[in-house]
This record gives sequence, structure tokens and C-alpha cells, in this order.
Amino acid sequence: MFIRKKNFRLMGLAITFFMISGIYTSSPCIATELNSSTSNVKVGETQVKDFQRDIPSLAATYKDYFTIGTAVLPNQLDSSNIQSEFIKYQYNEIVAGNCMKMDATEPTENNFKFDDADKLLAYTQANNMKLRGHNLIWHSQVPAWFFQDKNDASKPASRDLLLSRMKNHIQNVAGRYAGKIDSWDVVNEVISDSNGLRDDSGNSKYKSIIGDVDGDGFDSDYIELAFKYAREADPKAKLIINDYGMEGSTRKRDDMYNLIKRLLEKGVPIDGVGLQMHVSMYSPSAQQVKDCIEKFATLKSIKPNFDIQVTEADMSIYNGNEPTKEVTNDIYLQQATQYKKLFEVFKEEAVKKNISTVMMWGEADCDTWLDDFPVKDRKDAPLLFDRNLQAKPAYWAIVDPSKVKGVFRQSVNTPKTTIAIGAAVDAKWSTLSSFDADNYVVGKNGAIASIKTAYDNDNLYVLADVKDSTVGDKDGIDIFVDKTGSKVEKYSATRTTNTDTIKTIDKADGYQVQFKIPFSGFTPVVGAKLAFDIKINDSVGNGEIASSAVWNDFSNKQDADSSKYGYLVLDADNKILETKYGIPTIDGNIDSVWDLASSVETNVLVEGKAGAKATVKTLWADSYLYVLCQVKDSVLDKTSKDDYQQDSVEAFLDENNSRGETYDADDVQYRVNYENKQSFNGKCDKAKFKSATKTTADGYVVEMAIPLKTPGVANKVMGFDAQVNDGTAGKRTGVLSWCDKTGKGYATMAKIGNIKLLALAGK
Ligand code: 9MR
Repeated sequence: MFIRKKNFRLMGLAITFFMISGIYTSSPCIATELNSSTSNVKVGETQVKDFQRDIPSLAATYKDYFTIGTAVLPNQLDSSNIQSEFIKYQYNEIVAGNCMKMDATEPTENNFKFDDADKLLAYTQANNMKLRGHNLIWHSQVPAWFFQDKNDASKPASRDLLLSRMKNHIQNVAGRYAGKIDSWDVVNEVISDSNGLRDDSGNSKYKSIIGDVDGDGFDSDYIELAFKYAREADPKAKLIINDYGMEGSTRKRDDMYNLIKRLLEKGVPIDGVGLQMHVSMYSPSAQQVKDCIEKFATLKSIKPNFDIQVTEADMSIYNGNEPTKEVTNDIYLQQATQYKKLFEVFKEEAVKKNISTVMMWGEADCDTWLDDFPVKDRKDAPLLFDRNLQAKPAYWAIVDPSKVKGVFRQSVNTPKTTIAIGAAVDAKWSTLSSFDADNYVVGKNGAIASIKTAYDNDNLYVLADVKDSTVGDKDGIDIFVDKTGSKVEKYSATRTTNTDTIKTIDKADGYQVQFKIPFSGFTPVVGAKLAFDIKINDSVGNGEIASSAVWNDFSNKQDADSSKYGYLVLDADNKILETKYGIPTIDGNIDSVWDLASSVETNVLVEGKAGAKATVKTLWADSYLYVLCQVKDSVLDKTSKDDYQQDSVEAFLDENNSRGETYDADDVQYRVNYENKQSFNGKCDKAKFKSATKTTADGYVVEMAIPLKTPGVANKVMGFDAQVNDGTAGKRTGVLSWCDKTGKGYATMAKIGNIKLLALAGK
């Protein structure tokens, strides 16, 4: 949404547009297009006089699953504005992008302004749509007076004053629309980005001013009371606790889950959680989103109708802070693929009655807050329609994938290592990352698989771990490979195939197939890209194929040609750091025992410029993994308040090497800055963890003793990675790791490396 200031700035341009097109007046979208062309208005940007009225609406497409809506600005609903028709054509719910927030509804104490909000309500009533309320209590877009003493603005409001203001605000706003709002975001963004409830360091004053009113030992009372006031003001609306970042971060998800669980058990009237879903096309993965929804769905055991809502969905085309890029068709296709995966999860979860609504944060790309966030003036394209209100590939991918022109070709790394094919699955597979064949091209649910690949000079190895609970004659897998771009090869197996090159093993929830595909004549080199796809077929009863799920070509034309396959990118040897037995003293001095240890370098650039870099060594003994990082970093900086933006090293450990998309109970991340400040993520054993640091002539040294949850044994292989953060003047300017190039180790161990514990003679 554009902030109101921006709309004023654009008014002149909007009038210009009216004169040119002669059809529609002010629209933030089209005005923005004009703004981007200078004095010479380009024809292509101004010829759009209409949206597509002959394509399916999102609302109709998803009517059996969830309502689908968008955030709006009041002027978009003016009948003179094309958006007013477009929005009601495509969507069946709206939410105020800004005009129902506190700075809009109560700019000065007890002076309420409802014109804009009333306009939204009238629009929904006239068009048979739902209205979401966003939001009642938030630390942002709240006027300063709210937290100030009545007589002296330099003093904070007292607890009682702040509570009475909250109550008054909620009574007036939620009370005015009682019975007319489907769901209210009662509190917004109350979980901190680092730990627990947001407080003053996260710019929220509610917790410190109100604190623990009922003396139960928790200072979440402002949240509890906000819900109580909201229920009194509007007994019918679903009362939602809304936040961002829980889709990928299990830390934030767990904090929210624990808060809601405790409050539900206490009888606080929370009806659901809002997942904002401000995501990027790079992450989180569909599996992480699904895990997140299913975690919150377990709260139904306390409150059977507990609802999960997707409240502010958009999908940036950028990975973090990367600079402006041209929006190519390939980017559109990559985004479409990810949108398709997410909406498949949403549908699946709607069938389980876990989610009830999906709200987009903007009706089209011309109307997105991401044009200015997190990088000012970096134009983004995160929504389903383009800047001229035309359907993007992302729209078609979630409405009718057969109409997407082209398919994004995903790439996965395939490490070099020889694998044995046999009656049991080779243990080496556990050291490799997986990807999913879970795009249904036939049917809606049935069998999907997690895939791993490896190669050596002679063969390509594929392991498919298939989840399929219905046994049928035609259950099986097709693999498609085009090594040179000129010939499609197809390899098929059923769930009972057993040959020298294909072995199948039955499992309780499906089956596993190991393939050894000879290169015959093809010489693999590091960096080569093999076109590859895989299809998982499920048959039930009569032997017909009831569902097929693929990895890449969702147009399902694998047999015809390889132009829509993904790529296996042949990589260097699989990374496994051999770790000897030895016990160093953790004091920042490099004992001679470290001379025994093998070392690796953090050479993989994750983010920014290659700055600080480390040589990493590991040792183990019984219940500890020891890590030594010798960091080269010429200027040491810890000025940022965020631990991860300070000069620091991180160690990631996945003890059972399950490489899950979401942190499991054994996954830990330990971070230590150059002055030995520790920070944690995952189920870390803070009491047993030890670390020490020392600065050196050209950087610093970090020693860590990471407690193992299961004592180590010789030959055990665990997931492990090390990362160095380079802070410069308060910002993280470079990140290097040993293995994982995604920078997402804080959320998933899927792409980290490995360590193998070696036995010392006699041990
Ligand atoms: O879209 C809103 C934008 O116009 C405002 O400038 C911004 C100010 O904080 O708020 C935007 O909406 C936010 C929403 O209310 C809560 N979740 C994050 C959204 C994007 O910032």
C-alpha cells in the first residue's frame, strides 16, 4: 500500500492520466506508471484501459477452499476508479491497507475518524464481500499521544491511562463495526524478532508500561486485555493475533505458539492466528509454510475452531537486500512456481479446515509497500497481477497452470560421491540434501517424493523416498534425463522393480527407489547441467493413475521434450569434514591438540562482499563437539544491536542429520561475536555451551564447546556448517560459510555440510 502522503503527491499525475485516457480517474496504480515515465508518456504504459474481464476470478477459483482478498486504499473504491471494479471482480474480501489503523481512526485522543473505514464497509456491503479489520493494537502507525502523559508529553502514560486508552479505542472502533467485520487483527506483531514478546528494543511500549497486571508472572497482559475488550466490543468477529516471519523462523513460530497456547488455556478469547506471509520467491519453502500452519493447527486440541488466516500475502522477487533487477519472464516464472506450491499448501490446509482465508497485500504490482522496502525505490513485483492489472504467470499458476507460458527451470546441486545400490539404502544418502517432487500434474493428492541425487564418473544416482499410502498396480516413478540437450531418456520403476540398477524397498508409509543411471558415453564435469525431471505416479483400485506429482515440468510434457525440465548441476565432492577425537581447553588459546584436526575454509559467499573469513577446525569427545574458528577480519565491529550483524561466527549442528526443512529438536545454531557474546537459536543447551574468544593481529579466534544431545560415537555423521558474519559500521556487509549458500541456516539445516566423527586408536 502506498502511504497517504504518496497519494497526495500523485494527485496531479492522476489528473494528467484522466486527460490522456479519458476513461478512469485517479488510481494509485496507473498514476504510478505515469510517474515512472517522464515528460514523454510511453504508449505502452498508458494504453491499459481495462483489466481482463474474461479470465476466471480468484474468488470463484477458490470458493470451495477459502475466501481470497486484498488490502485496499479508500480511493481505489471510488466508482470512477478502475480498481473498484477490478477488486470486486477478482476478490471476495478486503482489508484496509492503512485506514483502519490507529493513526487513521484516532489521530488525536477521542476524536475518531471513520470516513475511510465506512467507505470500505459500504463497498463490501454493496458487493457482497467480507471485510477484515486491521488492526486495533500495534506499536507502529500509532500516534505519539497514545503513550504520553496527559499533562506532560515528555512523560510516559501510566499503566492505567494506557489501558483506558486501549479500551476506549477498541470499544469505539470495534464497537462501531460490531457484527460487520469478519475478523479483527486485535494485536499486530507482538512477537519480537530476537526473543519472546516485543518490547522497547523493538519499539513497542505496551509491555513495559502495562506489564503483569494480574500478577500471574507473565507480562502479556496488554494482549490479554486487548482481546477481552475486543470480545466485549464485537462478540461476533473472529479475534486474531497477527504477525510476520513465523512461516520460516521456527523461533518466532514457537514463541507465538507458546504465547497463544498459554493464553487459550487461561481463557483469553483468541480465535485464530494471522500469518502475514510476506515471503520471497526464494524462501520460505512450501514445506516450511505447511509445517507452520500444521503447528498452529494443533491448537485445535484446546479450541476446536481455532483458525489460521493468511493475512498479508506477497512474494518479493528479491533475495534480501540485493539491488534492483530487471523483471524478466524467467523471474515471473520462478515466482509462479513458488506461488503454485504455496497455494497447493493453502488448498490442502483448507481441506483440513485449517485455514479460512488468504489475503493478498495489494491487488496488483502497482500497489505494493515492497517498492520501498527493505530498499527504498527498489521496484518489486510481488503480487498476482502486473502494474497494468494484467494477470501474471503467478496468477495462471494458481488458477490454471496449463495456461502458464513456459516453466521455470529449477536447479539443484548434485554432489560427487559413489553410492551403493542394494537391499538397504546406502548410509551416504543421509549426508545429502533433498528436493521435492510434489507438484501435482494429475489429481490433487496421492503420492509425492523427496529426491536426492549424486554422481561419479560413471553413473548418476537417484534416491526417491515416496510417500504413498495406497498400494496400486501402477504405482511407480518415471525419471527423465537429457544429458546433452538432444535426447530424452526415460527410466521407469514400479514399487516392486528389482534389477541391478534399480532397487525398491517397501516402507510403512510408501516405498523407496534407488536408481543407478549409467552415463554411457557422457563425461561428467563439475558445473555441467543435466536436464532432469521425475514423476511419481499413484494408482488406486482399478489400476488407473489417480495422481502424478512432478519436480519441475508442471505442464506435464516430459515425454515430448526436455525444455521444461529442471537442472541437476554437477558439483564438487560432497563436503564431509573428518573430525578427530581430542579435548581442547576452551580459553581462546589454540592448544596443540588442535594440530591434529583437519581444517576447512569458509569460501562460500552467502551475502554481500567477501570480507571476514575463517579457517574452521573441529574435534569431538563424548558429549561435546569442539569448534575452532580463526577469523581474518581487519576491522572489528559490534555496533549493531542485532547479534547477527556484528562480527561473529556461527556453528550449525544437525545431530541426526535429518536435514529437515524446519528445525527439529536436535537442530541448534550457536553464534559468538569476537568479544564472546553468545546468542542462540533452536533447542540449545545454553548452560553446557562454552565459548572463549581472543582478538589477534589480523582478526579474532573463537573456540566453542557444543554439547551433544546424544553422546558421539566413532563413524557417526552429523550435519554441520560454519558461517562468518562481517559487520561494518553497524550493518552486516558480508557473510561467508563453509557449505550452505542460502543463508537460511537459521531456519533450515537442509543445505548444510557434514562432519564425520573418527575414532582415536583405542577409543
Ligand atoms: O502497507 C502498509 C504501508 O502502506 C505502511 O506504510 C506500512 C507502515 O508500517 O504498513 C504497511 O502494512 C503493514 C501491515 O499493516 C502490517 N504488516 C506489515 C505491513 C507491511 O509493512
